[in-house]
Amino acid sequence: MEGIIIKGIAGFYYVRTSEGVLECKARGIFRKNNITPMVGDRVTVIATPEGNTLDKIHERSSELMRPFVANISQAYVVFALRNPDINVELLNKFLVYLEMKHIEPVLVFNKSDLATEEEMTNIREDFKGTGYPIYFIEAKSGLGLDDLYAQLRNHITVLCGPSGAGKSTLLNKLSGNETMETGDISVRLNRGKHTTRHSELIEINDALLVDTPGFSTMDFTMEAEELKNYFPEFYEYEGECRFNGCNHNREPGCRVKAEVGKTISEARYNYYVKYYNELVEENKRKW
Ligand SMILES: Nc1nc2c(ncn2[C@@H]2O[C@H](COP(=O)(O)OP(=O)(O)OP(=O)(O)O)[C@@H](O)[C@H]2O)c(=O)[nH]1
Ligand SMILES: [Mg+2]
Ligand SMILES: [Zn+2]
Repeated sequence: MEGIIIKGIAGFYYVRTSEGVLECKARGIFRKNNITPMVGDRVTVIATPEGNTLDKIHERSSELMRPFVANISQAYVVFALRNPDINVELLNKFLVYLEMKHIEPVLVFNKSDLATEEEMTNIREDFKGTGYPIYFIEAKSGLGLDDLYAQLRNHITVLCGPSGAGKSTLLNKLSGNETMETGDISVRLNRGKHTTRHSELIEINDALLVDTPGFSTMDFTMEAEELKNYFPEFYEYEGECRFNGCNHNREPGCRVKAEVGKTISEARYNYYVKYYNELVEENKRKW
């Protein structure tokens, strides 16, 4: 039988299948080959004399380490407009990370009750060129959640963002609607019981959602030349710079630079250059 691992605790895996959630053990061969089943894994379960057994793990489309979840296809990147204030650099760095992992970001700015129209307009401008969906919401009162709810469909979605942004509030609101419809999910929402170490997929309709603890730093690296691949607003101009392999920094005849202030926002471009230079320095030190 096929299913998705929604939770793993103490050597047991809980697999959502068409016949309900099955408690399974993994085959010994996985441990021998150093394969750890992940929440989010699509698996085949077989019945053995010892009980339900994970027999096969299907190929993963993505793997995240924090949270430790496979096959995430979309991330709701939740930042509060205020309290805490937006750390723009952290936000941009996280977007780069998601691009590296081939996970589609959705920008969710929460606590719209604490911000002005002008602030929201400016943020919209800053990220316009990325093509990422942008939502301004008020998770606490449930304002503006309809589109987010609809966009969960057919995805495994991760909620990520700094501590205090309102991720858990959002998750409760999104699943709360469903609780009223099916009366089934609230039982699994007692967060805090197994917080950071056991990621758990929450079912909302036919979609799956995973909450994460807030982060305040991101730790990953790459070659500086790689960075440009993770800025979707640059893609359109690929091959149009004077120099092959242009890094859109100090090179003359750079098509990307010519777009800054037009289709590419200054904020995003400045962040690109800053991060690019940091990576150059970082990689120099390595040698
Ligand atoms: N003003 C305002 N406050 C909100 C809103 N949504 C959530 N909050 C508050 O923000 C605080 C943090 O919310 P959480 O949902 O716990 O934040 P979190 O992102 O899950 O934080 P971590 O679990 O620490 O990563 C709580 O006090 C919420 O009541 C909102 O729309 N407006
Ligand atoms: Mg939380
Ligand atoms: Zn260029």
